[in-house]
Amino acid sequence: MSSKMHIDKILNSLEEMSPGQNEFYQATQEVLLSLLPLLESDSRYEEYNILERIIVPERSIIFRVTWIDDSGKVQTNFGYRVQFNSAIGPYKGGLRFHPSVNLGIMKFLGFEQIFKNALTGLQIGGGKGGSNFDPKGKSDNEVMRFCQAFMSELYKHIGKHKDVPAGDIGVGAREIGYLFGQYKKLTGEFDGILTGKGLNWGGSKARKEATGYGSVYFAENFLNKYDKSLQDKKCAVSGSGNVAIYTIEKLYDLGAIPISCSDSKGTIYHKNGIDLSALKAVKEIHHGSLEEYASLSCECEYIPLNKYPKDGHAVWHLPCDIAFPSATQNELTLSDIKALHKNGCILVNEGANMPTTPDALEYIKSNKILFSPGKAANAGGVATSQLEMSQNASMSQWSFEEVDIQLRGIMSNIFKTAYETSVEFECEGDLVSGANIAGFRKVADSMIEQGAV
Ligand code: NDP
Ligand code: 2IT
Repeated sequence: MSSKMHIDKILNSLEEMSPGQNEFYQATQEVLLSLLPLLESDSRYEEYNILERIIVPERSIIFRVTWIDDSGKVQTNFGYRVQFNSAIGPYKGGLRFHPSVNLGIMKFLGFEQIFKNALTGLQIGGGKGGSNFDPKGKSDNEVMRFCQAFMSELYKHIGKHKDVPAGDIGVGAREIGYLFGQYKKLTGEFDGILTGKGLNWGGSKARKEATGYGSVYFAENFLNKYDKSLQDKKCAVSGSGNVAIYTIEKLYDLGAIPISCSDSKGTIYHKNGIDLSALKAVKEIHHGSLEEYASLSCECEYIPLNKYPKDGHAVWHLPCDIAFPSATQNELTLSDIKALHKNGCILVNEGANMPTTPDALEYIKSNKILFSPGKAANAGGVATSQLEMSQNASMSQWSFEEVDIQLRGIMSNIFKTAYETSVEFECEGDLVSGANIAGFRKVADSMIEQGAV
């Protein structure tokens, strides 16, 4: 059987084995198809059935989370932790609290995390977790009781050398604090079992900034390769959470102009540049919406969802040089990329996980638009989480500058690895193939060396 037929067979069987997991099929399809040149050049991966093994999580834990809301009623949510692959290190990956969370979303994120973590060059395996709990509109006490209930089950499955969760959508400093407090109460151990911790109790400086900063460092490396820079570039950023805020901050540092941000309800267009302190005040302090930002900042335009275009976000329909999708999966569609292309966009740099739809990605390839895949461009967050684990192991805390220098070096190495692998496989500049092949090769070789486990 040819390698292509082998891949197709695996992808078909996946849909039969795990029905209704569209995001997971999308992620596996993209990775497996891009491995074709590697599989054709080295028969070991098929000989050892690596593809069949790597698409199945080592363990998926699903649990009930019951907690008491402010009116005294018992509420029930699903909790998940997918421990996908530990070939190169303990499971590592974030926790997402969002009503859309289900097993398919957890598996897509966990699967992507395997290759992302391998690309960092650090010893971390892939995992992901979360809940369909929606922190929006909940009081602090409700969020605390939910986090305590969630950790009351999760603590049995994690450990500093076993599985180390962190934040993702809906899980920031507040949630990590409540989760850590409950772990400590249940086990009596002050252990580095989570990253993204508070700076007074084991957190790493620059972890909060790391995903956004890393995404911009990655874009800088890519542009420099083609004798371009970020200086004076108009950048459309989506999202207004952790990744978007620190993308905007670093874009200003490097001389670019971030002209937008968005949330699930609308887009802010600020031609002369987003007001970063207003954005931080609205999002990090009040946990408010962008309508509130618009009321503080008179020079900007607020465009509600579905006003323009009729069925989506205005953020990709603004004139810009570079797009930084930093909100969520499948947020940048075929009609969005056509609008970006028409408006002169030269690079799409993924800060979020899998924000570009497959047809938009096809368009990007055929029109030779530069493209940084999320598993490479947003790896700065998890890489800095590993730096936090190192600091915890030696009970030390490095300076902000020290962590930032390491982050910059890691992002530049990830770019180099993905780019050089694309050259090795005769698709120069195709970083989707470069990143997937480089990440896969490291994990797959380790699986072969460790035998059939
Ligand atoms: P946050 O929860 O801090 O922010 C998420 C942002 O995305 C919010 O502005 C939210 O708006 C917006 N958003 C969510 N869903 C939608 C939607 N359907 N349409 C439009 N906007 C939406 O999360 P993060 O910033 O941490 O994560 C953003 C992305 O980056 C995710 O894909 C995550 O997996 C990825 N990522 C995060 C890392 C990290 O370290 N935090 C590391 C690597 C990747 P609203 O508030 O209205 O819901
Ligand atoms: O998607 C991701 O890489 C994250 N949410 C960060 C994971 C981590 O362990 O820091």
